[in-house]
Amino acid sequence: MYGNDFVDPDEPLNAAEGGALDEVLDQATTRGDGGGFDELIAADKRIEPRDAMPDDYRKTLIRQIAQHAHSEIIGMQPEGNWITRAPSLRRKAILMAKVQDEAGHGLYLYSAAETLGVDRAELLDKLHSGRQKYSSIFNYPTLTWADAGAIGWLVDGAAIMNQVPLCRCSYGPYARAMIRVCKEESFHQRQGFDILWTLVRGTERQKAMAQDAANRWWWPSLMMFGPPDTGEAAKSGHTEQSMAWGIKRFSNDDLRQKFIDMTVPQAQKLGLTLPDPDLRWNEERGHWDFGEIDWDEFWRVLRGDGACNQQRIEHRVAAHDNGAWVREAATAYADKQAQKEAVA
Ligand code: FAQ
Repeated sequence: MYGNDFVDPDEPLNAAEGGALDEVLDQATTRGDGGGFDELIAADKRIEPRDAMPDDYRKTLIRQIAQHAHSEIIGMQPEGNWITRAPSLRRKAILMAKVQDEAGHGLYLYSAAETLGVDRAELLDKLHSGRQKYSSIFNYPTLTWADAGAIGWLVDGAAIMNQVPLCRCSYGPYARAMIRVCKEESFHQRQGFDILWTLVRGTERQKAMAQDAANRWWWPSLMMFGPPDTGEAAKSGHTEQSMAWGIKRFSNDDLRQKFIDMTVPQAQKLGLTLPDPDLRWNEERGHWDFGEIDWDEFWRVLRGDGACNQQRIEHRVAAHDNGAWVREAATAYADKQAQKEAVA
């Protein structure tokens, strides 16, 4: 695979590599053999769209899948900002393909949400009017080319860590969408690492640019996993119920720790310093200890007060309005085809 010039090709760089996805393939595609919702969940079988399910389960899935889909399409903007300024034709082609992949992920996810009885137009309307969220991470600006590298390495890396367990989610259409998404995100992470690997071996200014990007993206990447949900925070938020339903398989805190444990050695390989003076290996825990996350910043960004919230939504709404004629033409064409088929 492209990018294997800097690491052993057999050495997994992220949670999607090393066979984890193949292990869940069977599980995600085999249907439960009858029983009601509770039996299927207890037996760790998949719930399919035709199955009866509690209203709150359906609502939780719609909330999470919609937020996830919105994140994918809003997430096209920070890197899209660098397509015209990518430093070579090769980098431009790769970045264009990556940004298009994110649109594809949005498509799979909106389709998965539609199997729960909601309409994509309704979900987009909720995004545009601020009634549904998207990931906090996409409200930060991409100031230099190194940010394209940091997004691939850290943001896609965090996304994969969160999404590989979702391949075992109890809702079949979401689980199956996640398998393909994770395979693609895995390539995205390698390309981000490769951008930074090139920069850190370049001039002093290029290395400084890579370090500055790591400084700015590290903490927001840790926030992507969501607020604390273990210890005293175990009863807050949605984690407890979502884990009981087999939607979430790990707590936000556990996934954050796994991500840190995976990423610190990669930063060392890159020769970059992560901006946390409290980061140190804890022999007893077998994990990296890390410093306090600024949760005030996280909630501020969620309330709409991040550097780019307004810009992201305005751009999204403008793109949606400008694309109205495409949707109308596609609908007219589909109607015509349906009429032809009805006559034949
Ligand atoms: N940003 O109780 P929890 C990507 C909200 S895709 C904004 O922990 P939950 C690909 C949460 O909604 C990145 N809001 O909630 C890519 C809830 O609010 P609500 C997106 C957040 O749902 C890469 C409240 O806080 N990935 O990056 C965030 O059980 C590069 C309490 O939180 C997914 O969406 C946040 N970071 O767990 C694209 C994965 N965290 O709804 C382009 C699927 C929490 O009550 C370029 N989603 N909140 O008003 C999930 O796994 C979960 O929904 C969590 C949150 C883990 C995000």
